[in-house]
Amino acid sequence: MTKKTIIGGYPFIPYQKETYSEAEVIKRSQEFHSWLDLRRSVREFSDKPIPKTVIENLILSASTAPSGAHKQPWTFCAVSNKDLKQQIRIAAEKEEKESYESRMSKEWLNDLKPLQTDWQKAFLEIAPYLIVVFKKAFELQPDGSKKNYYYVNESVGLATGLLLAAIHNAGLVALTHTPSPMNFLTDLLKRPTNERPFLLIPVGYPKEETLVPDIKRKKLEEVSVFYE
Ligand code: IYR
Repeated sequence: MTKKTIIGGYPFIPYQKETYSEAEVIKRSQEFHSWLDLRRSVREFSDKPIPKTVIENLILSASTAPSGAHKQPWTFCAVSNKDLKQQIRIAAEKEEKESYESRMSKEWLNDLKPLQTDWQKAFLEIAPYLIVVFKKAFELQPDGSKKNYYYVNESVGLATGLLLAAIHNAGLVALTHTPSPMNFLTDLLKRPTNERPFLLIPVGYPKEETLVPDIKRKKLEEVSVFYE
């Protein structure tokens, strides 16, 4: 039985720490980076199905993220229904066509050239699952009243980052897709009024011989400053 200690009236339990030697800590940090560096956004999916239990585990991993006041202000909607995926594709492509043809600036379109994206989003129907991440702007009580959530964007961003790492760990691929605007997801998935769409993430196996853009990550010196 876990020993509970009461602090300020609330239960605390011992932190279950993992103990490694310094050499192991160095090795683990290097190996984790090498492995995570292999993760790529993929836009071409195989239609090979994924067992539901895998998606459940991915969502459980994402949901271990820290969140403001531990409110866990997220909902992960997992869509495998073919009709619904088709409706999502149609609605997303409608917005995306409009964006690419008139809403996005010249500079923006130019910045996207190395990725060779366009308004067509066939992957929304081909990928076996779409995970639609919703953020909860506030808590809806059963009586209809509202309660605050805190640092919602930070919390849901962290959970989504863990989701991407879990997907990579499982040997699957994903895309953080951002059709804009995304309100059609609220309607199609019949989400309650306190939820806002955050990201649309197709998940699956990559299509055979998929190509990804030959882009480089910034060097350590470009993304960090050490104060010693
Ligand atoms: N939402 C569009 C455009 C797009 C925007 C950015 I910033 C990207 O990094 C990639 C795409 C789309 O998904 O095609």
